[in-house]
Amino acid sequence: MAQRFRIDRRELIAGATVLAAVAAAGAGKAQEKPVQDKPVQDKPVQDKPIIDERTVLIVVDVQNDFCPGGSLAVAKGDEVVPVINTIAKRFSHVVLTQDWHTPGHASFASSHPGRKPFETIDMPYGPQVLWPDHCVQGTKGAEFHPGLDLPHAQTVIRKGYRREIDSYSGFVEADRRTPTGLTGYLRERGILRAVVVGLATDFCVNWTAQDAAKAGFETLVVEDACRAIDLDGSLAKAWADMAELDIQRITASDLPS
Ligand code: VGL
Ligand code: ZN
Repeated sequence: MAQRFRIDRRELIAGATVLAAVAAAGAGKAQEKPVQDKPVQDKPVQDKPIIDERTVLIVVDVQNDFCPGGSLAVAKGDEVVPVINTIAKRFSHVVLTQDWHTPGHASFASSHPGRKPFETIDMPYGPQVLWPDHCVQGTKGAEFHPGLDLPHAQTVIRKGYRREIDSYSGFVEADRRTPTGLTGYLRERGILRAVVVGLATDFCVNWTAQDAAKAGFETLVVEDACRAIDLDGSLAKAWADMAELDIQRITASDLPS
């Protein structure tokens, strides 16, 4: 269920109107209009989500290899950069994730003779999409996009650095049991709410947002601050799975200015 952020003031006014009418009727006065039992307007006001001292912005994998010219380029991936720079100014807590693979990583098609990028294979921990080599530790492709302007970011969670295990999520690796430490870091800092942005909507943003929600954080994804890979319907499935977990899908304009 989508969450309402604050009680609609017009509902309170409508409630007060009912009380006034009941009081008038009790005093024996003629009632000219029927008692109003509905809000004045049908459409409720959607107030802005809260960004406060207990809210973190998680910027997922805005790295050169996921942007145009990179080895696993997400279409228009670089377009998230100015959007993220703008909204990040409103957050006092910002963390980044960084895909950080070993050379010869098990998620690379090149590590599996006869396999091609974007095929799926079975790994000991479940199905794994095979990718072009990307975000290899210490390479240009693994660096953050140079336009990212987040001087107040407080930590970088690197992930996918074990050769045999991938990690789309910033919280838990693909074996679904190895934690990255991000849950403990955020809990210890008193964070209750996570706003997730970055690349790619249907993989690392999706898994990070789902794990944030499962860890008990109120979770929002800013759609226009993300871009997707969209492999065989993965984007539609990602939004459906996120909705199941009550993850709120918002746009940058929904955030307070
Ligand atoms: C990602 C595929 C492989 C992502 C990372 O950041 O969405 N996708 N590694
Ligand atoms: Zn990766």
